[in-house]
Amino acid sequence: MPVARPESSDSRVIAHVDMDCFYVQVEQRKQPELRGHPTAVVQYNAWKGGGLIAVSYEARSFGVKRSMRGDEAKSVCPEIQLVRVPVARGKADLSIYRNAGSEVVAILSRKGRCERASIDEVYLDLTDAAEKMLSETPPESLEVIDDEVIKSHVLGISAEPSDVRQAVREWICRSNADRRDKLLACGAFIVAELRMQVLKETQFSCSAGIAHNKMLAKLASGMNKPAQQTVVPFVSIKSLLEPLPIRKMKQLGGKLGCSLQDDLGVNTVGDLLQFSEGRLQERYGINTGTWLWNIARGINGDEVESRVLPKSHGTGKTFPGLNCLKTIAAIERWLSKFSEELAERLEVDLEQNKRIAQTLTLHASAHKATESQSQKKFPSKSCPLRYGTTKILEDALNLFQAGLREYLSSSSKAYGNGCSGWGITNLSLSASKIVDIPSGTCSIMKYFHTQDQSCSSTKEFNDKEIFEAATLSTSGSESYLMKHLQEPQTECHEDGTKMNTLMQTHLEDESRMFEDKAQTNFSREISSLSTPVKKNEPQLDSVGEDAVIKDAAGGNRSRDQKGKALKEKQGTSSILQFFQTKNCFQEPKEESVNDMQETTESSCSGKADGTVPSESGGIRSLHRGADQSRVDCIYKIDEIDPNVVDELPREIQEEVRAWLRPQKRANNTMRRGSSITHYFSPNKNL
Ligand code: DCP
Repeated sequence: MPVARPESSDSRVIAHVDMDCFYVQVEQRKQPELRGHPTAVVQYNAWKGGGLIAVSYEARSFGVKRSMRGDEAKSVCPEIQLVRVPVARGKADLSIYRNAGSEVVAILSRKGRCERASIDEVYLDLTDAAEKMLSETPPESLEVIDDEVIKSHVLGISAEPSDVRQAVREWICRSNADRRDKLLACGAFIVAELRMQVLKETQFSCSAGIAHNKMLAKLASGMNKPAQQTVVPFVSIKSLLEPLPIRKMKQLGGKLGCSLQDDLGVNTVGDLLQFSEGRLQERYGINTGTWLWNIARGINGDEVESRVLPKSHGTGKTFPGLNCLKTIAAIERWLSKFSEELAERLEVDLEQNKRIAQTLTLHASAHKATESQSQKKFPSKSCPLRYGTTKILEDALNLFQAGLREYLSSSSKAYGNGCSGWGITNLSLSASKIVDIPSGTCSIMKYFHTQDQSCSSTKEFNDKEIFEAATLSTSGSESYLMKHLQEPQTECHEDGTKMNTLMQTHLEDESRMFEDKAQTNFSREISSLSTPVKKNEPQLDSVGEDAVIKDAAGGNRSRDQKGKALKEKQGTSSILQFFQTKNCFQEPKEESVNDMQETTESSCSGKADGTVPSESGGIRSLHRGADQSRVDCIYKIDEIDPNVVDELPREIQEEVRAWLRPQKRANNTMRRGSSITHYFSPNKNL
């Protein structure tokens, strides 16, 4: 629901900068011979020439639209050049566009607070820069004004086309203007300069809106494209907003906009003006009511957040029509690719920006097989994010399975008989809640990460294993799939996070190539999916973030209480506390194979592992795998670079050094499942 934030000041200078036909420009920079020609970027799919996702303005003048496919675009504009999105891991690779967006952000952030809103959009708070200009070099004092400033569109200025430039010049240089207008005029200078800078340094053109708040700036930036800027003076707000269709306003494209139309007969923003704040609050609640009342009047107090890096990382793909994914094996194959990409991007973010992501979310759309399911959305699921391809994959599978159970639960027929179909038409993974890591912890984190990768790589999930995992029966020894299906998810909740538009709208391809082998095992997968959760296992009610763990006796305990009990039981070490406090890692878990109640609550993955000192001075891990057999692994303590310890807070350095001196340690001093060994444990990744 939208949140009403009163305008902090109506003299703010906010700009919204939007790149013009962005992917096309990126491709044209790569292939300069395409410049000036009708060009479009098409998604990775050969069907009917692929769907267009970006169209150059030259092509638009021929009537080419983003909704068209390549073949249709060719028929409308035979000379159009179609460029395919780069491909990696069997899906679109957007890194060149992301990197190009970062180049632009680096330039735009030079003049004020900068918020990267999407791959090609940025908000800027230029209030300070505008005030500085107004006090030092006000527009009326300037003898020469750059043409780019004079070319600005100023809403409300009415003049004959031949006189518009002169009218804009006069508006900009009025010495008797309202202070708010003067500040906006300064904003027009600053934005024009930034846009020229972007063009010079990156060869990309962009358009911008300059106004007193984010909402108005965003509305204005799209009004005059490409390569132009639009200013919204205070007095023009009413005439800008009044005729706008209500559904075009941000956050009003969905249910709320529908309700305004259907229940109150509001079709334009102007129609909203007739309702008092009280009436809107009565209908939609205090906050939303006030928010609606405000936006009808152009009031919007949202701050420009200081964020030049992306808020989240996402990867996904659509599988339309016959390409939909129908087996766990196919899901696993794609999740494996997504996990690999996500892990790589997270690693780069960690390396370059010293940031870690805390939440992993799986989104999916399902193709419906029965009437009852067709009403149901596949629920998005989240859990704490663990670094490394293998762990991401493992958690992603758990999230998928939790979502699928919930999705199918509405139809016992589909869930139980193993022959009703489900098909996934859209699958994606995202990493969010990204935070800066505390300074001084980088190298130890890198170290843990390297250990993790060397212990287990994605390659371990070879085709055979994936295939087998997906086809295990419901009886006999505990299987990979069964184990995961039976594990309640930690922190699984509906997540409102929106998927990248691109993921939702394109990236189709020949997903069938993976599915042939798995197809025949579909019924057995479904039948294993239908296995009920064990009676004595704690279960997690999916009630938003406040998940409650139900114990065997049916009582509820909060996660906190339960976590506390577990900590007390295992005696949490200080290094563990450190990483928990700093939000760097998930809590390592100690699990007993006989005590599912403990294992199921601590993580999305339930592994049974423990450690004891080895005779050779390393740390020996005792792991009970899915087949209950015992697996021993030796960690090479000697290979740990003692320098990484220096980067830890002083209060825990001693403890870690003690771990690195195995010969001085009595065998019985090492606790099973203690935190540091957990992070070096290869079994974590199995
Ligand atoms: N994009 C996409 N799928 C969509 C919409 C957009 O992959 N359904 C990608 C391609 C676009 C980029 O995102 O180039 C930015 O999208 P915009 O909506 O800003 O559109 P453009 O920048 O292409 O054009 P415009 O000049 O109209 O902003």
